[in-house]
Amino acid sequence: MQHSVYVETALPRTKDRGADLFVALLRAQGVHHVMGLTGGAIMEGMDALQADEHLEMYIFQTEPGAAWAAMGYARATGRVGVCVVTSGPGATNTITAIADAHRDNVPLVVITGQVPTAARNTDAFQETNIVEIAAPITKKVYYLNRTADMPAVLHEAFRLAKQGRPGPVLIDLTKDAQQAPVPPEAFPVPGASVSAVSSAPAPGLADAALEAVVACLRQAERPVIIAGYGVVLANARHELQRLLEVAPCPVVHTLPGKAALPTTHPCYYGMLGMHGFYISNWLVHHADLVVSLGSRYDDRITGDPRRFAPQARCLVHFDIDPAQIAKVLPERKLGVVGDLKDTLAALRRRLAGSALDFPRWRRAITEVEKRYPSTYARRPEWLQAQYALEVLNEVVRQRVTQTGQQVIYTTEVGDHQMWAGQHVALQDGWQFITSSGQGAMGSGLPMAIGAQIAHPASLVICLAGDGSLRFSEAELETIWEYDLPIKTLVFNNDGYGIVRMWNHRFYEGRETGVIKRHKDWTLLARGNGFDASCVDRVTAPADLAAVLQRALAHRHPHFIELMTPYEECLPLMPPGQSFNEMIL
Ligand SMILES: Cc1ncc(C[n+]2csc(CCOP(=O)(O)OP(=O)(O)O)c2C)c(N)n1
Ligand SMILES: [Mg+2]
Repeated sequence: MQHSVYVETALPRTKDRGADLFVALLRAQGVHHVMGLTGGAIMEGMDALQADEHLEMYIFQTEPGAAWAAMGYARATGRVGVCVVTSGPGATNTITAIADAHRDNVPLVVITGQVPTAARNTDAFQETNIVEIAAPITKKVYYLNRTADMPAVLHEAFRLAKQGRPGPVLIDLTKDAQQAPVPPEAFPVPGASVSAVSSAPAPGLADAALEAVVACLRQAERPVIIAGYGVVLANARHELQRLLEVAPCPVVHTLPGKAALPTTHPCYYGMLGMHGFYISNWLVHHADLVVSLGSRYDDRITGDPRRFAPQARCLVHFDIDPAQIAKVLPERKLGVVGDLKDTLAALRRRLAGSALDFPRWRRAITEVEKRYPSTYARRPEWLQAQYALEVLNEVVRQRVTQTGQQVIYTTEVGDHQMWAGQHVALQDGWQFITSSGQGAMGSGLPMAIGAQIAHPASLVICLAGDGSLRFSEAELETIWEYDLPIKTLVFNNDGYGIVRMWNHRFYEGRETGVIKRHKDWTLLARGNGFDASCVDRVTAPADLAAVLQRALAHRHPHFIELMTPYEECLPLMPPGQSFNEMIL
């Protein structure tokens, strides 16, 4: 393993250009890590980034890799992820990650190089109008071609990325602005940093709505809470647990909201929606009150919205953005606008005097759980993905008992992602990072890189599908070069498991567009530099635990190919259908 293999600066350089000012302003925003890939229109920027002794620059093999890593970094920390790329193809290669940040509300600043101002609109080499391309999927885009504008633009960009409902911002930085001379007095005072952003609403704003929620909860006999990604984004996991002390409602979660509550919590009832367990969807179907915390009632959880939660007269919706509340099922909505950290604490205070209890509801739930346990049909001769996750849960539990590590899971997209949503066990403070609103293949491996950069001491595990990993496999080289101790598990079911299931269920068995090639993933990992001792293939279920134990016990990257069978991912609530049509 080598370090700093990519860049060698031949000569020390003076810091007196626009690019240097830009980097100094990044640092003043509290940026410590930058993910990037170079090119003609960002060479000065790269030079300045590399020269800054306080910034760590990570160089990726692809721009999507860099952008997704910045996403993983942001998701794992709540801080703004920063990605720097060149103009034209470099810029357009970041678009999928930007769209993901927009949909999943992740604070991201993407800096794209741009051709000199004088070459604007001349079809210059690698000139692309990224400002217009990115506009609909960002909170704001800036065309930045004057050094004098840099302080204000950076200040606003970072504020916007974090404020309210977080999201992506793009800064298109021209080559001439990077090259322009800047006098020393234009630089920020070293050590100066910007004030923290507060996204709390004005006090009292949500009071009336909270009173109405209290009244609903006091009347309810069968309440259920849907924990969404907003709980994680607002860092309100502690507040949720405190609320459950006085209002012990069953909690189901969306895919990205999985880490909102430890899986061992007595109120935890698993993932709902299209691949949710029976009990989770049963709870919502029979509830007389649904309380969504930072989940937008997306179609993957509602199915047919007209038949969603038919017995609930009221759908409570906590969200930081009022626009979200009006989007889906507005007729039945009771909206509470504000930062979940504040609104959940305020709700708890209002309920503290007389805690709620739902004994009949709890008894009914226990009965249904007995009849429909949240499990799967075990086939002992196969290395099933669900079984592999169960073994992983146990090995991870044993490992962290010794090390005290926090654990961060990332996933790619497909059946393995849904099984992870169903079966991965999470303790307090652990994270589950996944592209949900976009469901973008190729995101999970580089997001693991960003998460590991942000939390070097954590155990980072990437759960990848063999189809998805084809999008991001180049970044295995990045993992090895930087010696990031990520454990990558690829669930090799010879292709697109989830698509094959749809082919069979909804397209009369015609397997269109699915790959059926087999790739030797262990060879691929070796080709990307991985030592033979850090690569394994597991075929027999009985071998798995020992391989995982060995992988987790050393502090280097490890790559494991799991030879899993093709199998339908169940339960399944078919698209546009409802609880009554669930396939178990
Ligand atoms: C970038 C992108 N392209 C296409 C899709 C559509 N899609 C969703 S899942 C999937 C197959 C995933 O295969 P794999 O990663 O092997 O997961 P599996 O279902 O086999 O576990 C495809 C093609 C997508 N989600 N993202
Ligand atoms: Mg697959």
